[in-house]
Amino acid sequence: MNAPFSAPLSAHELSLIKTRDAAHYLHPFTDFKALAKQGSRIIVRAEGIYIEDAEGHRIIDGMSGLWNVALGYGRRELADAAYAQMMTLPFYNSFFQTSNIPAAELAETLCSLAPPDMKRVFYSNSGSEANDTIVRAVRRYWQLMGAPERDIIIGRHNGYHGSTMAGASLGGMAGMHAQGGLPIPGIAHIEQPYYFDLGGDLSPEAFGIKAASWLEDKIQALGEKRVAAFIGEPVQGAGGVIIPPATYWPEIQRICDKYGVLLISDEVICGFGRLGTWFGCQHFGVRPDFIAFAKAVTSGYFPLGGVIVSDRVSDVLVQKGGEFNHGYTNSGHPVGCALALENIRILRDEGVIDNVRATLAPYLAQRFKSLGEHPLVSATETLGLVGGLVLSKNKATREAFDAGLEVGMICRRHCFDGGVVMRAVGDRMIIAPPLVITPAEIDAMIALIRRSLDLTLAELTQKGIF
Ligand code: PXG
Repeated sequence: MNAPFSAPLSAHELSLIKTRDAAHYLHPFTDFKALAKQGSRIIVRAEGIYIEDAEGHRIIDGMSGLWNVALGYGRRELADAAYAQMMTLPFYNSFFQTSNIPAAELAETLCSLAPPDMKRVFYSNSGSEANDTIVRAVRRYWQLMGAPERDIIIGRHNGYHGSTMAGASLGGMAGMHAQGGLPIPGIAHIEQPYYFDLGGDLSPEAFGIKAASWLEDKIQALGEKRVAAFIGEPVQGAGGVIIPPATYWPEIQRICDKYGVLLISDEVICGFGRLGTWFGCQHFGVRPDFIAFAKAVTSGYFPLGGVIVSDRVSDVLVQKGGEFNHGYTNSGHPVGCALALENIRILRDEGVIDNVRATLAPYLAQRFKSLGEHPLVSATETLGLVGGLVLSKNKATREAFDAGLEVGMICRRHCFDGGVVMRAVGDRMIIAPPLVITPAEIDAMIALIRRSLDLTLAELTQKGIF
């Protein structure tokens, strides 16, 4: 590791921080009471694919922060780009006919990476705001097209599109909808393309077509003149790394084209190389009308998000729209945009995404598959540098554990304590390591996961659960 930027804390200092944290900090997606009791794990520094906590434990970050730290930690060029921009122009807004150099350059660069016929960008600070922007833009588009009644956007159960009112509504997380009158009006959902759960006797290819047909059913049920757009993540991330069969997205595209429904690809996780292509839609061969991006656009070093818009939509907004009454103080923040340009330069110059596609993805696929031999694991799958495995009570029948046992959380605890971050989504254990991980580091990560599975098995056996 480089020279530490803070010394590991003394036991006294650590206890003070934990007390402050528990007393004053309301964490996202957290049971506040339970956290206050347990205390947080304080992360103090990081380098490459490793994070380090205040007690000096070095942990492989198998989740790239929250899916975003594509280039890993400690990249000086990214910090330098931010610093240089802060010293030149730390902020100016893009309202009222002003702009800044990095925002304009980045917009052009993003369009050059996106599928053809997408040549305009709107900036936000996060993925949630990107999706809020899309809801506004979709409805404005149909208004301008003389069809304001076309206002329903279809998402999917267990999809995740953020935590603002519109983002949480587009997503299909029942737990979020239950806390506060969501979804907002004009949002509908269909079932997710989850082969493991819903595939039955079908082949994956046949299931992909069937899962896409649920969109057509929904369009017909709602009335085709009411449906404005469909939104999906190329691979569902927060929902547990749900990788659709290859037939799914092209069929979704066909259905959207047939009914004139706008297609939204939420690339907040899949964008910037996660699947071995700049955007996930390129892997699946679809041409969306909107791409939502955030997270890895800056490798997580600065909050930045936005929307890349197809010419079909943006030409109408530009030619017919007048003023679009929407925007954020920090839209096109010069520091985030300068950092993103440097992040994209490194991804490109170092061939990071080509390396994911050609070398790392096949290697991870092979190594991750070997975890399927473990008695607790009933299925494994990867695509690019995302992977998911299922913990089951009975490997042969795939019988699930009782949800109340929180077996995924038990496994997650063993992972974290043993030196690797995995995320638990129910009993699906998922990974999304930095795109700069090496094959040797993949080996180290897999060995730690295997050991954590062993410890999970031992604990479940001891408790009489397995
Ligand atoms: N769309 C997708 C596909 C996402 O994954 C968002 C939108 C919202 O982005 P912001 O920047 O507003 O958070 C996300 C975010 C998890 C986890 O535990 C995933 C996300 C956020 C927090 C936790 O998997 N994804």
